[in-house]
Amino acid sequence: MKRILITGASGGVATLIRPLLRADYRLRLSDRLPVPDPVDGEEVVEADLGDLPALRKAVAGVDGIVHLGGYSVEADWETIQAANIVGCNNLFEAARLERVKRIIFASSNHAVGFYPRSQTIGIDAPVRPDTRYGLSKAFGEALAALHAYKYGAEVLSIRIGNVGEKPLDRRRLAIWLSPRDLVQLIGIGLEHPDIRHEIVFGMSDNDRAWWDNSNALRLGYKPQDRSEDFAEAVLAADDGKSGDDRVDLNQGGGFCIAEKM
Ligand code: 15L
Repeated sequence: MKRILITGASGGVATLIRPLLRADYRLRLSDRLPVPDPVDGEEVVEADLGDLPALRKAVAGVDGIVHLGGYSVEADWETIQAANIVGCNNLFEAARLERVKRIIFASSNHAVGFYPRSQTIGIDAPVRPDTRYGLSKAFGEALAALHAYKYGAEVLSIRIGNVGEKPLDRRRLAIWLSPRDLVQLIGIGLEHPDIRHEIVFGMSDNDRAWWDNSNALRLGYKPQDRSEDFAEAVLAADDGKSGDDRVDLNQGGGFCIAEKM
């Protein structure tokens, strides 16, 4: 069984996917915070993304990395810079120094959040970040390309919509990603024989999508879950009108006006 490192292992997304990944991989879990409830066979290695020597120890000997670590919403520049710029650079650098080629980078829809919902975009659309956070995710994708083409890394950047057991609101009907569909995308990133740097959108089979996910389908992605199965209840609870067009008409929603969250 391959051994993979999950960074940001104490976070919500990691907690949802760990039980699913355990079926196929031996997991090494790292975070700067204590990792909740490690089970038999899961190894925990504490590492702060600011600490390159600690990160080198965390990545040493693994077959691949799922980089979920970092700051996951908008914040002041110092916070984003430390976690998502310097931290992300350290992670890729640790992987390069320890000769770990396969990396799944958890990018975000907020790298392109200022596209209008009326437009369907593909991965060829230039980045249009809605936050400093989204900007840091665009940086991460560019860093992935640098390491792929210059140093031989093999990276899948997944522009994650919103991961959860179900879509939370009207906007999330377009961008929802079920845990098992995320695990399928991660599996493609870890196992596909022909990856240099690829970008895909992290969404399930959503009728209301704003993204053309043909690159994911080309790589073999067959999403199992559909947000439309939840649409009736979601639409009844949320009319999608916040009173601010920047929020209601852009793909990034509330991030488009967020300064700190
Ligand atoms: C993200 O990138 C965030 O990490 C997550 O907390 C959600 O807010 C999600 O985007 C979203 O757009 O719903």
